[in-house]
Amino acid sequence: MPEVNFDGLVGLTHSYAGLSYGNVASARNQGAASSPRAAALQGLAKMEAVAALGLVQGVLPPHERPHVPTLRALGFGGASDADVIAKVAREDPVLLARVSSASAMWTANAATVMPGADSLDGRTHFVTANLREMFHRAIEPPVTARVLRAVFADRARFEVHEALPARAIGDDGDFGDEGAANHTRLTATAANGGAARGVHFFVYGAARDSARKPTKFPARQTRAASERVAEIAGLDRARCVFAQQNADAIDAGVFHNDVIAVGNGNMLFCHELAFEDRAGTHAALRRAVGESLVIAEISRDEVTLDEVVKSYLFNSQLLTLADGSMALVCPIECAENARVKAAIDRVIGDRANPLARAIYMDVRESMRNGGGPACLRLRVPMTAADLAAMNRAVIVDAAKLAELRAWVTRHYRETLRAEDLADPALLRESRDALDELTRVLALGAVYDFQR
Ligand code: SUG
Repeated sequence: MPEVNFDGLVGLTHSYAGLSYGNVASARNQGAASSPRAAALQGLAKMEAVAALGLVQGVLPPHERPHVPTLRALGFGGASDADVIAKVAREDPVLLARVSSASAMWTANAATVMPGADSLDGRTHFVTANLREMFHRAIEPPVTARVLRAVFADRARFEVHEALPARAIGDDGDFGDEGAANHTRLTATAANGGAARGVHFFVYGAARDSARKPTKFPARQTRAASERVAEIAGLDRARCVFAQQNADAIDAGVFHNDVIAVGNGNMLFCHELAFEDRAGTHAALRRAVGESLVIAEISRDEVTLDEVVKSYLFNSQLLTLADGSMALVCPIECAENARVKAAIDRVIGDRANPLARAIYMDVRESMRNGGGPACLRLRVPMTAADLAAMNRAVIVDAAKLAELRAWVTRHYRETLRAEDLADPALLRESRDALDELTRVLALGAVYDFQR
């Protein structure tokens, strides 16, 4: 069976706080009013569209936000959690925005997934990402690991690892790890499921000895982290390729590899400026995957780096369909730029690759924070036995989608502004909604407020 996509459900505090340095959309929309309800419904519509392609689609829950335990750990005291929120709102509104971010929606940054067909012990390994570069994301890993364990609980088949320990920010030897956004599993055919053996392509922003590094924006993923992740699963190093991301691309706003390249099965769809060593990376991939690998590349003349970042062309989901052809689930912004649309049409028209169609989705609320269709999902290559062993309550069908839509409509605010984060009612609304959601998804007590 093909891989399963697990989308992050957008949280109740989805907002535009400009928290991610180097993420151009996040900076551009800082301070804008958001619509948590529309954001969550857009995400559900995307899940529905992918499920309608005949694929198995899962959902992962939002995190508890604002995260009061982080504030208490920083010494913000108060008799009640509402007192703590009021104090932080007065003294440090940026911190309040950080502990309120709904960034866990971007599950491509939840973990790196390496299936049993490729791991040393035959089990699927999830290495939770430490996301140590950004404060608002660095508080995600403990709950991410709990959620993944609640979904993939069967230890005979799955192992969920805690995030890598990290050293101080700014140290190139550090183990900065942003998960699947910088990891691509390729196979010799279009079959991308858990049975086929895969090649693991790790793209890092910088290594300690990199000759060239980004000078403006941070390289969030380090080579040292990617190597430890591969080691944790016991991957065969002959079937791993490590490549440095193009430093200029990072400085142009490509903060993760999945903003400039997407791979699936035997196809890699990428921009000419994706990698620091373009020819060497392509050759290493061909050696590892074999001659069946198809690299569909877009030149800078066809689509500029600036257009890549604005349209999020490569933050699309490349999916294998039942007939062995592939579909690209793109942001609607790609259809609104004639040159980007023409590039997609050209690749679809080229018989040398398996891409047969594009589907354009409106996930604008997430896009304004720099998260396209691919950011919103964690891919898990699975076998039928894996699927049977996991928590099936997170797999969506028509009934589950209807239940989740009703839940969103009941609990989510239509608009949210920065000052609303200080509203103690928002904390209550969020906890009530999430408490209910853990029952809908049969997760047990994954949140701190439930423990
Ligand atoms: O980490 N944005 C996220 C977007 C993550 C996209 N994921 C992938 N490319 N896989 C980030 O930069 C913005 C939040 C704010 O500014 O309020 C944010 O965290």
